[in-house]
Amino acid sequence: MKHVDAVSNAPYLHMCLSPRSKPTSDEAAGWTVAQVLDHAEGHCLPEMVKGIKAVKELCGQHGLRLIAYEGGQHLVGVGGGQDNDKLTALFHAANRHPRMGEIYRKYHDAWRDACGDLFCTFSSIGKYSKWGSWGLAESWDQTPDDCPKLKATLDWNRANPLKNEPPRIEGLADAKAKVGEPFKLAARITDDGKSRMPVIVSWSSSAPDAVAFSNARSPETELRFTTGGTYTLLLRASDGFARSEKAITVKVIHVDME
Ligand SMILES: [Ca+2]
Repeated sequence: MKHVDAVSNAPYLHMCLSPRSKPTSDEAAGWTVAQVLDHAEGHCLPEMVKGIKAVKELCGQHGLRLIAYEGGQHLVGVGGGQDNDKLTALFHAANRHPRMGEIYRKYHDAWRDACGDLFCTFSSIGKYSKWGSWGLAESWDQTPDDCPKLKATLDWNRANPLKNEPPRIEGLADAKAKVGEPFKLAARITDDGKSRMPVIVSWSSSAPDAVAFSNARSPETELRFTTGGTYTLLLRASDGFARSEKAITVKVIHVDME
């Protein structure tokens, strides 16, 4: 029995500074924005890559996926460091600096190259405080041009599409059925697996009261029609990101009308 499908980590660009860290929060409070960004790019980024590679290797040994449940920059005072107002202002300025966008591009590239699986950015929109500068944007009325981190992330996504195709539905055609008699439908569904999600299917009918499905969540189902008529049956298939659908017409007649 398989108990684990994936390992999830939080590969942040860690810069948690306290009065006891190296450098200390007081030392770093005297830095320029450029020095903070140099440290993020020159020290935190390679450290993050080292960490991902180690976990990825371990996951590979056990046939497990590695996914990031959250990540992003992590410039924040901790253990008392959050009360150094100069440090907080410096971290906020670094987060708003155009170079932070460049670091985000390199950061997303690094995750792609070292792992390449799902990565959840924390967070979309959030106000900066002494507890961190988490939002890609700081408020809802900002545009990507106002926010280097947001612009870099959106641009990166566009430049690195998932290339996921929706599931393919085959083997279905218009048909005839008889009232009260079981009628089988069996679709063939294939998917490229790029979304890494199981394909979910569902049947629906233009006249829900006139038809009963033995399993409306399976590509193969038995149906029973209670009244005659012409009905549209729809099969939907979703891989979690992309969806496809196929409609067929079923003409249902009473047995004594043959
Ligand atoms: Ca797919």
